[in-house]
Amino acid sequence: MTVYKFIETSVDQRIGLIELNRPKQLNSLNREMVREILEAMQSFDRNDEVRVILLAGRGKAFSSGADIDEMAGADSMSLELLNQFADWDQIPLIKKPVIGAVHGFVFGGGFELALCCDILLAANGTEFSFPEVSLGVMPGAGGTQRLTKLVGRTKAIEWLWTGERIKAEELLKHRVINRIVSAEVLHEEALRFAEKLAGMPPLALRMIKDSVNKAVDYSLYEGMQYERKNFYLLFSSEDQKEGMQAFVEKRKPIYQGK
Ligand code: CO8
Repeated sequence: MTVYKFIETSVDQRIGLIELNRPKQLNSLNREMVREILEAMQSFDRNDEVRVILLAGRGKAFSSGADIDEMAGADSMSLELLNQFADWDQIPLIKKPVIGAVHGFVFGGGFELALCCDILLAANGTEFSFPEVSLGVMPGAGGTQRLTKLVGRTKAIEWLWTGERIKAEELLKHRVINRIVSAEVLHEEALRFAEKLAGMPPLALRMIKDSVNKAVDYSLYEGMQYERKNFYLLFSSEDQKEGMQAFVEKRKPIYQGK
């Protein structure tokens, strides 16, 4: 297992766990840390022993956003040359299910990272915010786009302009998060969800994720054509044979992800 500086990773029961581990700075994201998160995700995506990726934060917050100390002295051209968003762009390309278990503060880049997850569980009392405006800037890793697509323009522009703290209940209402659980059981509930997905046919999950993601950009017609191809594709998998055979034989299927 690779040793990282700002995150901890482990694999257990086919679940690849990534924990942000810079708790003194509330897991604020410096460039190296984002690179590590991406590398860990990509390595789990390639690892046959991992079926689901679980992303969480150690300490009192999931993440308070980008590391302001690191960003403060930047200028436009240094940002252009660093091209740090190339790493961010690859996070949503992970093929396996990514579950986010968030708590405390989910701010700025931390919120953007959470929005890259497929399923989001939040601990009771979690506060979300895009506070970039109060620093004289704006989100840069998808915040204005992903939030707007999820909640619509009306609430997105209000939250992005004011930088106000949004309670988990409000985001549940706006379908940004999947569920709220008490802080004591957040990890357990996230693991339970991950275990459930880990027992399901990996290729079907993969094709569903791929098709659902296309729904954001494609017209209904294009999306339907895309969905159909993925549907046909699954009929060349062993898992399809196993799933249907098990139904006929009235037994539990065992999926190999082949
Ligand atoms: N960057 C750097 N240091 C931070 C950050 C941060 N984002 N957040 C917290 N810290 C540090 C604090 O400076 C403090 O350090 P020290 O102990 O040395 O003084 C330590 O973490 C603990 O923080 P606080 O004492 O402030 O803890 P509180 O519980 O009092 O407050 C808050 C928690 C409300 C979350 C507060 O820390 C805060 O407002 N933080 C800044 C939040 C913010 O503005 N985030 C947005 C950053 S901009 C951004 O995310 C742009 C994304 C662009 C793309 C992503 C590129 C990576």
